[in-house]
Amino acid sequence: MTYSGPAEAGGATTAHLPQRTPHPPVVHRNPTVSLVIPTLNEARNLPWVLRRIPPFVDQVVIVDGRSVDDTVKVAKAVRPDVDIVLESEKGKGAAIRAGFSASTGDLIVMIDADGSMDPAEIGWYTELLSSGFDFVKGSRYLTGGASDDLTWLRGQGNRALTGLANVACHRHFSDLCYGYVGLRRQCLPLLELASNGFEIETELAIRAALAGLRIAEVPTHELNRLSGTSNLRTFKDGWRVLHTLVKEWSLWDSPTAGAMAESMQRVHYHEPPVEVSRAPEDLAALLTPPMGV
Ligand SMILES: Nc1nc2c(ncn2[C@@H]2O[C@H](COP(=O)(O)OP(=O)(O)O)[C@@H](O)[C@H]2O)c(=O)[nH]1
Ligand SMILES: [Mg+2]
Repeated sequence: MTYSGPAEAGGATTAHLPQRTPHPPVVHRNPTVSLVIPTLNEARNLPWVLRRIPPFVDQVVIVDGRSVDDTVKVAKAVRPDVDIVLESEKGKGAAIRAGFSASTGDLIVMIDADGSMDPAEIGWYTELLSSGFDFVKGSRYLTGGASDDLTWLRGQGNRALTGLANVACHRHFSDLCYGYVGLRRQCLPLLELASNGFEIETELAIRAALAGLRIAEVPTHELNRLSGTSNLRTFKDGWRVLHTLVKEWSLWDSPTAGAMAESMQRVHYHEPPVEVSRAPEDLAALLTPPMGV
């Protein structure tokens, strides 16, 4: 298992990265890792997500969007050490920003709570962050990546928006609208995030590029949402992403514009897919305290 580089950017340098092991590497307690998970009515999906978090994650921050199901109770039952932040502004972006503020780890990774992002992949992100990258983005389009969840329409929209973003910021992102992302906490002030909705993923990627961060993409396999339906509205949220792109583009006066393409690396790996039980848990049993407690 090897890294292959360089990025498609002309003249890009090859990353001198270590050999990969067959499984996501274990990251020891230095640096510390925070995991941010926005939730909106994800009680049925959270147990699977929380139980798949690797032990090297030091802090789990759930930012709940005032769920009307038992999301918060389930989170505390499965993972008593979870930090719960109650959303004060509506939207995934606002939740992510609140989660970042509550994070204490040196490295931050964000994932969804619906079971579409496997927490067992976190090691790919933290490994690259530990080896010098500032911002690591999951991609469903790299070799080894896939999506079971993306509809044709959303896929086409994402490809078009990704192409626009690459023109706008002279990068080679392969999957703009995807929110499995890791970053160093010390880079957060550079990003000045302000988005409230699903466009947060675009804002993160574009600002990371404009700030000249060292960016890597890693393949990721997007699974189906375990239960429930997506909160994303394809046209309304697609429009918000486009608006964010245009705004960022017009604001760009970076003296390094177009000069940082070599800072982005794509990391490919080839692995057989891991079969994981996705059977739903009995929430009533989970939330019932054992006899005598
Ligand atoms: N706190 C919070 N989380 C949200 C909100 N909207 C969506 N989410 C969460 O963001 C993640 C992605 O949302 P999802 O509906 O799966 O969108 P999709 O993956 O783009 O189809 C899930 O974990 C949702 O529970 C919101 O308004 N507030
Ligand atoms: Mg989802």
